[in-house]
Amino acid sequence: MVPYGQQDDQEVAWFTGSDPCWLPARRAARLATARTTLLGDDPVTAALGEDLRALAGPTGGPGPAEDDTTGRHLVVGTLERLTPEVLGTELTAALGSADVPAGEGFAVLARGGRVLLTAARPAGLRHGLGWLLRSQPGGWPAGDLVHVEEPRVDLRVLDHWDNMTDGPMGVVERGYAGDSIFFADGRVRTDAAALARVRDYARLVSSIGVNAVCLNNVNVHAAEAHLLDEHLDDVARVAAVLDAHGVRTLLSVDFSAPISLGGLDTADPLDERVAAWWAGVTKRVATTLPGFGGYVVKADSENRPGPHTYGRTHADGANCLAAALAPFDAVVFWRCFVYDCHQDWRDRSTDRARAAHDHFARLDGQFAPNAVLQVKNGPMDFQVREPVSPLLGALPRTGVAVEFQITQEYTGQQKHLCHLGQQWSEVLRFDLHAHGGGEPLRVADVAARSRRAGGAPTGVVGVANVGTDANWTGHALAQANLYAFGRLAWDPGLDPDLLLREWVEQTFELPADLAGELVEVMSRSWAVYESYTAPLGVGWMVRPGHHYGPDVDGYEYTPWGTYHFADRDGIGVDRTVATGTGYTAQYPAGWARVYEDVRTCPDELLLFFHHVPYSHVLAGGSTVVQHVYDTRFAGVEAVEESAATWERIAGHVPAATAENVRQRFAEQLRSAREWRDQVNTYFFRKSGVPDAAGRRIH
Ligand code: GCW
Repeated sequence: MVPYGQQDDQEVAWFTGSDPCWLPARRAARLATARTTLLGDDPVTAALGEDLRALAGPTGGPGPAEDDTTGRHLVVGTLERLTPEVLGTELTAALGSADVPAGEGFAVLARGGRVLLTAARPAGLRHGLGWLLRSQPGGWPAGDLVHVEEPRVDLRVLDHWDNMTDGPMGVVERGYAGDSIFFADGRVRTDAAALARVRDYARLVSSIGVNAVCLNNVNVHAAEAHLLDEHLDDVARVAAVLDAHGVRTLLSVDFSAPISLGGLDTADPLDERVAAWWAGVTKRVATTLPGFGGYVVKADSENRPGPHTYGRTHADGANCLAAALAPFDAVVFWRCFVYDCHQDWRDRSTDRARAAHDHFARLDGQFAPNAVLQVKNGPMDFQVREPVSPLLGALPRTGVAVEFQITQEYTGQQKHLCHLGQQWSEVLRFDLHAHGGGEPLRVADVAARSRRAGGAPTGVVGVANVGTDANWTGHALAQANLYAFGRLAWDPGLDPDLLLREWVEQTFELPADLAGELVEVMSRSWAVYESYTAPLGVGWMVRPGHHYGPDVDGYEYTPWGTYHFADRDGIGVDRTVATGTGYTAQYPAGWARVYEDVRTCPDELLLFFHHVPYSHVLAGGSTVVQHVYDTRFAGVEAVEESAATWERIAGHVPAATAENVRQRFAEQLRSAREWRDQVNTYFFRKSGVPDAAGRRIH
């Protein structure tokens, strides 16, 4: 037991040099002044104590010296550490009737000024602290309470696409918030400032329930391959910080590492020497990294090597790594983003959308129990609007994780406000069996199908949106995407508007009416972004390579399989069974019928599934081409309104945030006008149909 008040008064800063996002010290004003008893000397409890000390420090509040006057006493410890002597009679009695969850959940009990934060596992304490700060004024229960909570999803993961060196894709591939917080100049960053930053990050993400972080890009280059050997001790220093916050460390690995690192002449997953090499390396990694959680693999995808090179299946590949990881309670996340990126645009029969299901559905049941298939939320690639990937419903006997993109590659690159909680929630609530009879099977149910129910592990993964920018996310309001991701991964049923309210309230101190306006602006921002970019689910229309800004035909004659097929009469991709690529048949019967028929296909996905004339009348009443014009004009107006709302809010937030968001809105407005004009002009020139409202089209 470490009596809190007796610790050395060493100075620990609360968020040095970085924005505390939703964890400003003021949230803990009351918690920080309580007398605290920390039970246990595990790293998580110790780090938690450090946090409380930091909160009570120079800027956090009066500090522990005041404890006697507050009468508040906080007891923190895992279940096995609790004794009646420490708890006192009332808390002991309350604990007796509380059902503390076995896994990473937690319990908070308050009785007469004493609060107990407990959990079966240290990580639960971290999540419990997050709950206290989020839901209790000043971080302290106002009266007696018993609150018990546990995550609905086992694996709640942030994937960083961070590289060790700067390259054509930047230090962080698809990163819009500065450089990597983990790597610089070909090395793992282990200086004090960098590790403090990792600590701040770990606090942030564990407070919302994230329990694993993959440090490096799924595209593993020569430098990052050596994270497994020459940089391993440095990785261990980062992993220790994450581990102390209940966050496990994952590494992306290169499938051909047995050749490049191991000196073998093959990476064939069925070759014994390859299996032995992975087993040996993995043992070293797992015993060196505190809280090692496993590997992430992008194989046979976008020119990465994989099992197909050796005539083996993805199951063979994944199982080889899974076997090496199994002794360490670690998993392999095997990505299903596998498609032909050398397609001939003249070939109308190949459909990229089909690829993941075609490759993986037939392998269901062949994967090891600690292999998790990581499936992007849609069949293409994180577009502003896509249908839900049918593969998510086609793997009942395999571990599955749904992958979202928090970093805004196709959704405005953190220059545009595009809050994605609404999109992810829509995916998570999507019933894969809808209209087909039988029990509903929501994506959330797939992600929450738990190990405890005897199945393989399942999860929710997000491609991280943070970097070295002081505000973490480039656009200060994009912090809310990270927040929403973590909270939805913990409980996929949460209402995204409610999460926005939580985020706004925790992050800023706004008058109620302005807080409400900000929530509204953010809540509709995904729809607004959609309304001036690629219409009706057709996707893309972005500038090739960097993917920012409009270029309607930018991808039309490329090998990437991302076409809209506009001609003088119409636009869209025919993915029907009747006359198209047959993609609709990958859905269970209910959805297959809905999508197959142009009359029942939802408007927002019409051009994803059907090639229709510009004169086609939508369920919403207007023609396709008129809808394009109307929504592009409305989209720009909505951005103007959002920017104006921000001007009312700006005076109530820190000056740096006010200015950051102001500048981002200015760029968003410029870019949205460009989108509007290029898309409208394109449709007008192709179709020759004038705008019914006579607005200016160029
Ligand atoms: O969205 C695309 C990106 C690539 C990325 C790839 C993937 C990391 O444009 O930058 O590579 O997806 O998910 O593997």
